[in-house]
Amino acid sequence: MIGVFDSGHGGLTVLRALVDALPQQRFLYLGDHGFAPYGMRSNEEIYQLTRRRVGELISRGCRLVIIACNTACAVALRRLQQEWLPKHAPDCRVLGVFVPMIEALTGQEWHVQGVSAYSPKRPPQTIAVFATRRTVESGAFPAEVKLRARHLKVIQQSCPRLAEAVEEGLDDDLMRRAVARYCDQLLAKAGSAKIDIVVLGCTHYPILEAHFRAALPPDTRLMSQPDIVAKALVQYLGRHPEFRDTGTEHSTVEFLTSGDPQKVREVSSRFFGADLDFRHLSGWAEP
Ligand code: DGN
Repeated sequence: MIGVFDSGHGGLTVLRALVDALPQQRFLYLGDHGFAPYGMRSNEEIYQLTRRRVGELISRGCRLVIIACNTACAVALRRLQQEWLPKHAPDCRVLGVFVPMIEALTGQEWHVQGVSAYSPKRPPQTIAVFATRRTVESGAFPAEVKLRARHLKVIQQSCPRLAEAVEEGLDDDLMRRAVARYCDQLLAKAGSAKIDIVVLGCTHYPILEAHFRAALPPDTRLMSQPDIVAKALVQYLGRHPEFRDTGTEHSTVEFLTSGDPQKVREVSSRFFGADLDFRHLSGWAEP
């Protein structure tokens, strides 16, 4: 069984792509709605919350956990992999949604919406990433890009409160205007530089993709994080079949939340495209 974790609903956009790509896999989703949003929390709090939720998924039988939250990946993933996992669950693996994006950006083969393959005639020079304030402040995205492709210029644009607005189900027109404002801020930062690729670096943003597309120049390419993560996971499981379920005919998904399951259920269908039966997990405390 594979665990998928997010601070709230955002990870459901990733889970949707994982379920579609792995039709015989069992998944357990844990949304930390009771403690969201993470984007406003300190790094230490994000680390402690992520560690406990990953620990919960492992204790429920997940040997592989995907952190489907860019903020938690940017702040907590490396530390979790280096400090906690080797001591507490050495046979388990925890992967993020961050590195597959960067590998796709800097690798030979891309999965860019509207573009079936990377065109070597025009390698990208400038990429832009929209993310939560905490992800942007961590500097993790440009740092990882620099490790793999020194020449790439990265422009970051934080979108304070956008993930929260999505979570709360804010009016669509307000959301469209907020996205347009963040896009204008990004374009002002870019100046005369042409942005080759735009990354939606928050798992909440795919459901606002149409607003991003409408507000950006028409030839801007948007990377689809859920699709890229799903493709990377399929490849990973090919190399590590020990984490793959066999013998199940169809994929199954269970949903857990630290929040109010009724409220969570009402919003979750917008992210997953189906009504979801969330069960409440009690006993959580602030870090
Ligand atoms: N969905 C999370 C991410 O990908 O960064 C952010 C959600 C939040 O807690 N602000």
